[in-house]
Amino acid sequence: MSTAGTPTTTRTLDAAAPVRLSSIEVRLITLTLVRPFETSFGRVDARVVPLIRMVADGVEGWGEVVADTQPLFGAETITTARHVLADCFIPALLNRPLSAVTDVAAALRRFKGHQMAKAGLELAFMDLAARSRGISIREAIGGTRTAVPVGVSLGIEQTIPILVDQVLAHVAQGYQRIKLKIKPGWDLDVVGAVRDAYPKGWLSVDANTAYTLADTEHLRQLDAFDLLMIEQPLAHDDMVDHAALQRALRSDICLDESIPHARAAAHALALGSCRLINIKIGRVGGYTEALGIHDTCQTRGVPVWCGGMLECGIGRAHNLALASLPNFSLPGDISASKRYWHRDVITSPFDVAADGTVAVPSGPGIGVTIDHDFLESITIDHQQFTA
Ligand code: OSB
Ligand code: MG
Repeated sequence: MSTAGTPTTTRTLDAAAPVRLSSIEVRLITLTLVRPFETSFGRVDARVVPLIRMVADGVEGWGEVVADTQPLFGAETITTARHVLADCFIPALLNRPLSAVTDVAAALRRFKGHQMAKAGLELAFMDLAARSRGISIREAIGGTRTAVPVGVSLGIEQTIPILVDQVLAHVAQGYQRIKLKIKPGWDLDVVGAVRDAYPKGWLSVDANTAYTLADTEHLRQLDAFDLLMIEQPLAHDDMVDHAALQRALRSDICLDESIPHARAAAHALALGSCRLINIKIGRVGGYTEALGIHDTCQTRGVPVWCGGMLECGIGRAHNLALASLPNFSLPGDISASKRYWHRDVITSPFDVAADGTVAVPSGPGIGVTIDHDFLESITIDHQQFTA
């Protein structure tokens, strides 16, 4: 018999029949952000996005790799991803039958690290597998929500009044939670000013590793603002100092960079390094680990939410499918396409409803239609690997 908090959903992670991939493509596209996005680790104006397309028996599947050009969020880059995809991972997937997305994970398990590159392949396979059955990924993974609550992540701005305007504009669009990027020198005054303008709503901050344990007394002052969470204050590879900081804070710590897979999530919860976890399917190697983190947290009564990496419509569609799972009970960083791009790569861009939710696509696979002409026009490189 199941107990409260124990995952009970049934999942269909396999394709209709064992898959033999005939080709895997790696395509690089470029997209310019509507507004530059600045975090504690740097400022981004435009993105290069590696996309993965798999084909088997006339069915295709699409995935996205969330690596950036520089190793600032994590150690991977677009160049390292292209290398391990071409030289290690894709050869390990071609010319062998793959029944389920877990077989993709198993085939890549002996290769250490490179979760972002692995995720691109798992995402494409999951799309293909669900399409082969004519079901959505939401149905395949046992997602229960048809629309998911969303928030917006707002970058560091030139001045506090500019940021406050951004906050109020996004609250007016329905976003259920505002997340502010912070760093030393852009924290207490900024959060205080936003709290004054937005006194009641869900507010969180994300430091992207910008502090150390020596900043404990400084960070304790954030407790005054009744924050929903403080995301990744300390180093990306730290669990022990985060546990010490969490003991010193009233606010909940949420880990992002520090959770590359399900085992790390279990360790963080066992150590008390955080009270919340943000799952980014692209950071953790894809569906296999993302589902594992979801279930690990659900079993322990720990809520999760879906993070973002400024994805285009393909990665965003995967994020929405994932966020349909029952334990995604806090708003995700899954904002409208127009918050990022003048034109998205899908024919029906994502939008936020007045109630602060985004609908989960119901069509087969990721449930979106690629705008092929636009995709072709922004493609800067294309590699194809065949069986
Ligand atoms: O730390 O959550 C983060 C964007 C790029 C890299 C890291 C992060 C972010 C965001 C934006 O916060 C999330 C999004 O809207 O996609
Ligand atoms: Mg983060």
